[in-house]
Amino acid sequence: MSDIVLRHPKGSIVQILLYGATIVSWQAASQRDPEPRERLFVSSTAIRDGSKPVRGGIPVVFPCFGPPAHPEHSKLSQHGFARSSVWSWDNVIKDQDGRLSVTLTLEPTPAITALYTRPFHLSFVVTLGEFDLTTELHVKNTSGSTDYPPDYLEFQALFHNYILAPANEVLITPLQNNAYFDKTETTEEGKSTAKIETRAGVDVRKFTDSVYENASQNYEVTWPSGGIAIKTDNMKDVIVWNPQAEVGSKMGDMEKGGWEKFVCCEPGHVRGFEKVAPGMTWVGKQVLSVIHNARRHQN
Ligand code: TA6
Repeated sequence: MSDIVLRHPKGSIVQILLYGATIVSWQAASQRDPEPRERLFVSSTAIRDGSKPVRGGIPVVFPCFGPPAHPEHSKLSQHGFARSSVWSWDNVIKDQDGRLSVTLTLEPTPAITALYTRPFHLSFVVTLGEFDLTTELHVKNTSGSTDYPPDYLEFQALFHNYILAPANEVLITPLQNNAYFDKTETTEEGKSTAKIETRAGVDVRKFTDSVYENASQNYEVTWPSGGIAIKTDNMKDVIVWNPQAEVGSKMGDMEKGGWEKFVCCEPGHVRGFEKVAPGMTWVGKQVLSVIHNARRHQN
């Protein structure tokens, strides 16, 4: 599959597929171990022929998270079309301290328009630093309508990060006292159970699929030998997911035992819909950075 590889002068590397604009590798050193190493999980049995989204890395979720719930999204598959469309790209920009940036773009194709008729323009900007990786999703409503009320573009968006980590030793902070919806427990009406997080550090030792609403937007995913910090902007919600063997063993593109090697910590706007007026642009951003020292606390 066509890809873009950015190589930072200090050794970090990011690989982005044009298919889905999916980041499938981010290698970075830390101040403790100077050798760049892989920071993302991609299943060794991921489908790489463009027939389905890649299982791992950082899939881009747009215009819907999960099964579609908006009338305009009714023909779309789970998590929308962005992660299974072929994006374009124009050039790579290198700034004065060696940071490298590339912009990928997606506009309505006949395949998309057959399922989704709203006008839009997406830009996905990836920036590679020595110890950090930034992704930004720019969503522009390209409608020329001057109607009132405005012809809003309504969508959800998320970065579906598969962080490479020993899943059964990971803690995610700070989520304590945050409201969340537990998708592993449903009510009689089939809705996720509403809860309040009581744990100082959230673990994924059991099958976990939790949607935290209006969270801190700054997270630490840590384990005894390291961690990744995630700072976000305009991404009010965050999902914590690990299928464990209970669900992972039934996923055709999840390698055996793969669920022990990652935690998904996914910032996004997934509860309710963002609304962008004609001609306006919404930007959601995350900065992933290597945590240089081991965990400061145990659960
Ligand atoms: O982000 C968590 C989640 O919504 C889970 O419910 C699970 O479905 C996961 O995404 C993977 O979804 P996918 O469509 O990639 O198999």
